[in-house]
Amino acid sequence: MTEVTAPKSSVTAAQFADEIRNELKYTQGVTIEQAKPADVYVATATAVRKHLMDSWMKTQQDMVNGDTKAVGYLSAEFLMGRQLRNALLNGGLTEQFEEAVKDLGFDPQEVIDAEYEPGLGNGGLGRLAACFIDSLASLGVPAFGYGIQYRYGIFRQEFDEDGKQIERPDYWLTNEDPWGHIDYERDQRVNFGGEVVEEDGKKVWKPAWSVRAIPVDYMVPGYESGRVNTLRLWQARSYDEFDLLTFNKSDYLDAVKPKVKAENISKILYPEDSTQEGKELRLEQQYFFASASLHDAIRVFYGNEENPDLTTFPNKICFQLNDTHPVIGIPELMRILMDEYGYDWDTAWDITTKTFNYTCHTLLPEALEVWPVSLIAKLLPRHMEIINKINDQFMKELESLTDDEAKAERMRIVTAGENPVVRMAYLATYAGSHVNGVAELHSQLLKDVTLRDFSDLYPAKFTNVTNGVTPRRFMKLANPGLSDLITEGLGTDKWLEDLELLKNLEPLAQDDEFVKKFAKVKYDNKVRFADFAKKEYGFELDANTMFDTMIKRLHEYKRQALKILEVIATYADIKSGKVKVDDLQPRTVIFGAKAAPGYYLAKMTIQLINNVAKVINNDPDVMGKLKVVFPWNYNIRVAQMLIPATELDEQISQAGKEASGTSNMKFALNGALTVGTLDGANVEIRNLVGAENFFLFGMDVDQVEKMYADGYEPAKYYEADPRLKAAIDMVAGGTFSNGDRNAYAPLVSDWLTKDWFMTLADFTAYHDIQAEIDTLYGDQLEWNRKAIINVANSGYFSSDRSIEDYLERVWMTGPLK
Ligand code: GPU
Repeated sequence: MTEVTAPKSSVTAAQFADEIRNELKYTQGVTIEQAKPADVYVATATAVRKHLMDSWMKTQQDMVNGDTKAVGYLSAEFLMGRQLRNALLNGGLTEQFEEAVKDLGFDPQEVIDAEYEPGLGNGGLGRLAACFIDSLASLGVPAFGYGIQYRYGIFRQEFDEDGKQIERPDYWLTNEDPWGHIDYERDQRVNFGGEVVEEDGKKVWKPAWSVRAIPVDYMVPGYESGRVNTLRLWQARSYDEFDLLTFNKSDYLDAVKPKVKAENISKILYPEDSTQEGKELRLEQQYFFASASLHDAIRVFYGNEENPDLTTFPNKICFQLNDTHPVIGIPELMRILMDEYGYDWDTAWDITTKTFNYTCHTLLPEALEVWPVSLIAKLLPRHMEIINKINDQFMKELESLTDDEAKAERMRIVTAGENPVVRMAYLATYAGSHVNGVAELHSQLLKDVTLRDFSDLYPAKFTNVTNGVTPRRFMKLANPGLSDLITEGLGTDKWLEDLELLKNLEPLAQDDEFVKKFAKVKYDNKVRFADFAKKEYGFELDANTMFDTMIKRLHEYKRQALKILEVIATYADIKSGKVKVDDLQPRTVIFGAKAAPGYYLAKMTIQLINNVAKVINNDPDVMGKLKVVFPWNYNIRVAQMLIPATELDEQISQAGKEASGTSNMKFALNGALTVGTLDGANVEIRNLVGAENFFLFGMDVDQVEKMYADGYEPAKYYEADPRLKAAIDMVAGGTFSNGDRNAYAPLVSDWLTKDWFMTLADFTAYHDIQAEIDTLYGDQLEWNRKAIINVANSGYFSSDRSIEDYLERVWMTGPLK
């Protein structure tokens, strides 16, 4: 094998300019005079792909010919963000690009901005998948990302004049997608419906309809590794372009129905996050990509061998199930092995259990997917038989493992009774080799609560892998100012591959000169975001105020309500004269959040925040010292601008509800201080950066549990804290709805009578910590010292470290030799 070297490209800017010119002419057919920035973007992307091509092909060859087990990351979501800058960085072409494009007469940023962000994910889970495939490639581990190329990604969010969220379709493929390569020759047939019959004592599935799965391949270049992996996203197409039979019998519209039905499968990303929709189309999507991906992996490793020895399959590749969305892949692999390759049940089971591992991303019971047996039986009759048999085998196994019948009954994969369902998390836990949570606290709670029965009987399956984020995108690309300063401080840029090196920055927190440089970088990032926000949203932001940010999906458990109630209470203090506006540190409170289209209270919270912003921002009594802004359509691009500009990061979920969080890691690495509860990865961040450099408040998991047990009465807290009362009264009294007292009645009533996530109970503690934050912010040198200490101690949160943990604890493999 030849040496694999890092692709620090030796191409010159002039050569790169020629390559771009060539693509413009020979691929796109436009002259340089005719070219628009979008043309140059496509040409550049095409040129970069060619630079990566040799490494891509070699990585695939080494993977197939070598004996290093590969990883298949099965995920319904990959929230990649824009690709060009990342590909340039990893291709070693950034500087050449800047110069070449300028020489061609274009503004590099305009070329970058011509790329439409692919929003093929909802939030943290999808972005984690994107960080993980970046790290896999950067570590040189052979891997595939497998998912769906949705035609419509997460909706584009707008606000109407009442501040309500409007969802618009995200047709991200309106322009050319130069990154995705459609490979018609590597398609797969995916079958649905029909029935199972017995032929010669064998079960034979006679499907009713099928869909053609066509792979669209994206290169995943590693940073400085010389490796390029593949993200393979499936597109659904119809086999019958046009059903002639129907056409002859009836009419034109009916004749295209099968085509429409087939292509619907990859049409749209479900905008649900941490809740499950339970729709038939979603199960179709899940099976569609799981089935196509498993068949694809067999094709990759065994070619078209007539009788491949699939007992070696678990040595070739292991699959990570990113939450329960691909879990239908478990009975599918059983079916493939038995029905397509003739293995007996026990052999198939042995192969299958060695192949799959499962990551759980939630603690919310409503997020644990279940599918009605009736639905699976209709859509995938053979799979339902297999799942039933897995359940029978499991119940037998339990008989020998425990005498506790109630416990065995609780653990059923297929529930008993009238409307039985399949619990996908249980299926994955039983059939997978390993189960992991995504932060230490989360993994502990999985063992103690959510999957307790399973961890009692199968303790060895359970492990933790704390999430991470890629420093390439979220530091180097998002925050070039800080990246340069870190490189200067450390005297090397090796930290981008070994993030624990950041630790060596810690002494510099005591060096006033360095602290001032750090403060300057933060200030410049704030100005950069203010300029962006002015252009993009028309907001006027003052970079001399504290940037206090809360970005994440809008969910009751995440408690955006807590933040906005504290803002309202402060506003009420100012209005009533209890607090002089000059006694507060000036703040800009920034929200970014999408709500699931059907999530009523979440959407109402968005509306409330927008209208609080309208009132406060226009009130002369506040004099711009407290400002609330809500940039709509929060996405990866906005995150990359906003995180480096943020000074205070809000991670204020109810303890025991946020599995991990990943923006918390991005913020700490970019020098924001966190205000947060003891939840998810906050716990680990606080342990690493030190309690004195983290603003902790609120109840912990045990206190929350006790409060549920004792009976929680939110109204008591409303009565007990006059600031809280004033804030809720303002909302109820119509201050933010032009006097309409009904506008937010459902929200107010929920707070006072239910408040499931105990926002009111944590309110006073939240205010107290905000007062401390205000004081510390007055001492800028101290504040920035703490921010630097946060950066220095957050190297653990590189997704490279997460992947190394997976390699060691779950996948038992490593880099290509
Ligand atoms: N998460 Br379940 C999602 O983004 N979507 C989901 O459907 C589910 C979980 C998030 C968790 O809420 C977050 O805490 C975690 O950091 C992230 O997954 C990645 O593990």
